[in-house]
Amino acid sequence: MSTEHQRPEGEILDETRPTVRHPDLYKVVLLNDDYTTMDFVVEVLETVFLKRPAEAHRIMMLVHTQGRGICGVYPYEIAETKVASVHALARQHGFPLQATLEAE
Ligand code: TYC
Repeated sequence: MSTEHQRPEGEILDETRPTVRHPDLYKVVLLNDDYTTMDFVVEVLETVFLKRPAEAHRIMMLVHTQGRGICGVYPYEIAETKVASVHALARQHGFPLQATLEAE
């Protein structure tokens, strides 16, 4: 951003102020299914999304009862990495657990 000010002497001051650029944010949404165990979902919320046990349990129950729930909001690359981690961990353990990204 740049604003020019004309001074009485005719001198031009070009004031520049750095514009703060905020990265676009994405919600990571966890989806319910009938096969992934509750304990595994809580573990994923603790390890991938760094939730404390009570909060992990609350989010897991929300997804279980409502069908979906937000695990966190992150810049694109971090959100993508977390979705990939959920899928990799779930497949390693033979669970169909799914997570998706949604623009904020
Ligand atoms: N519905 C699963 C069960 O009853 C538990 C579950 C919760 C699965 C949240 C996925 O994202 C999920 N075992």
